[in-house]
Amino acid sequence: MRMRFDILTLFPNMFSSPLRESILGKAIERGLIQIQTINIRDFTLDKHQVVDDTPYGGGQGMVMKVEPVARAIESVKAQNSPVWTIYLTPQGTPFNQDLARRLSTQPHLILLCGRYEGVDERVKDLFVDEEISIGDYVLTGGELAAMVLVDAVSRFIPGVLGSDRSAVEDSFFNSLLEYPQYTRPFDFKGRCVPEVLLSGNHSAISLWRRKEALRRTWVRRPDLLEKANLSGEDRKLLEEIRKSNDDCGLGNADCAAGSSTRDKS
Ligand code: 4HQ
Repeated sequence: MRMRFDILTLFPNMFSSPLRESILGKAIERGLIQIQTINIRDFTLDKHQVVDDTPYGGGQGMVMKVEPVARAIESVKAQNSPVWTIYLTPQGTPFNQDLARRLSTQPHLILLCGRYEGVDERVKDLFVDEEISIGDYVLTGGELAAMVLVDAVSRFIPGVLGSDRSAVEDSFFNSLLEYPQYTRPFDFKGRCVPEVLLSGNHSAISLWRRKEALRRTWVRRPDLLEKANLSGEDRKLLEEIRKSNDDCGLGNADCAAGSSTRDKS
C-alpha cells in the first residue's frame, strides 16, 4: 500500500536530489513511496508555452494561468483513484505534525507549487481540496514547501524509518522537545558529557532525559507544555526545574543547567 505524490511545478529539477537521498531515497527504492514531478509548462498549448500573465486590475508581478494548471491536474486525475489536491501558500492552514499524520493516511496527494504572485483564484475554487502553509514567511515558490510536506508526511508511512523506529514515537507526539544527545568523545575541549549517561543506570538515564526534555520545553516552548500530557512525575520534575531556575537568580553556582541563557543547542 504505497503512497503516491504528484508534484506540479514549473521547476521539476528542484526535486531531483533532495527527495531522493538518504531515507526518502531508500523508501522510494523499496516501493513505499512514489514521487513524480510534472512540469506545468508541458500542459501549455501555445507556441511560446506561456504559463503566466499580468493580473486583472493591475498591480505588480505575474499570475499563473488557469488552463495549464487545470490540464496538468486533470492529467493526474485521469490516471486513477481518489486523490487529495494541496496548494502550498502562506494563506493556508499552518502545517504541523498532526496535519502530516492525517495526510499520511491518503493514498495519493497532488502538490501544486505556485511561482510569482501565485495561481489564478479559480484554480483553487475548482481543483484544490486544501491550502497549506509551512510557516509565516515568504518563499520564492511553493517547491520548498512541497518538499517539507513530502518529507514530514513520508516519515509516517510504515517502514520508511526502518522496522525498529516510527514517527509516532517522536517527541512531538508527546508534545515535548527532545532531550540533549551526546556521542564520543567524552571530553571535547573541556566540555564533558553528563556523568549520568555513562552510569549504566537505565532508570536514572530515563529520568535525566525526561527532566532535560521538560526543561528545554519549559525554557524554549512553554506553549507546548500547556498541551502536553504530563504525569505526576513530570510535574514534580518541572517543579524542580522551576526551583533551580529561581535559585539561579539568587546566584546559586549549581544551577548552570537551569539557565536559559546558557542553554545552547
Ligand atoms: N509561497 N508555505 C508564494 C510560500 C509558502 C509558504 C508559496 C510563496 C506560494 C506563490 N508556501 N507562492 N510560506 O511562501 O507554503
